[in-house]
Amino acid sequence: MERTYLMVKPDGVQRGLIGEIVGRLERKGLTLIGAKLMLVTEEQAKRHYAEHEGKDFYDRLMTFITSGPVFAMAWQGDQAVAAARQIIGKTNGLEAAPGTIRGDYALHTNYNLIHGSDSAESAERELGIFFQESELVGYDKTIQAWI
Ligand code: RTP
Ligand code: MG
Repeated sequence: MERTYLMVKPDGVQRGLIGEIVGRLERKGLTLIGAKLMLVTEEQAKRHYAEHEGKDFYDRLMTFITSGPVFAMAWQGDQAVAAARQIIGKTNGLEAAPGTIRGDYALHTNYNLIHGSDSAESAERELGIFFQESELVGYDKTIQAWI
């Protein structure tokens, strides 16, 4: 069982897409084990996007991610990282396939609605930035046997 950190970005919250996004992930068979609406602090943003420091889009990204509430989520499931990335789609909304979240709802790379961890290691690091372990609720779904 793998965990991943997903976050509806400020554009997704403002556009009223939290429910749509959560529904897609639930229907895929992933299990929500933690969630909260929150403001990302500058310190959290810096830690979360450390790999992008120095890139030309870094300042814009930092301003955007701290500009309004995000919906932070922890999800669990078999190969949860890859499964979520597939549902999310490519970074650029124009290149993301229809049927993916970004392919269906995002036009731009800058405003692409949702973040998804890119590896199991990143996921654990990112979950640690946004959640206390006590906020996560691991459980088995009886329906899991059919997924
Ligand atoms: P994310 O981390 O948000 O799930 O997105 P990702 O893995 O698909 O893309 P990544 O390369 O990690 O980039 C993180 C976020 O930075 C913004 N970005 N802008 N060339 C650009 O202007 C550019 N490249 C990346 C996007 O918001 C991207 O999601
Ligand atoms: Mg990334």
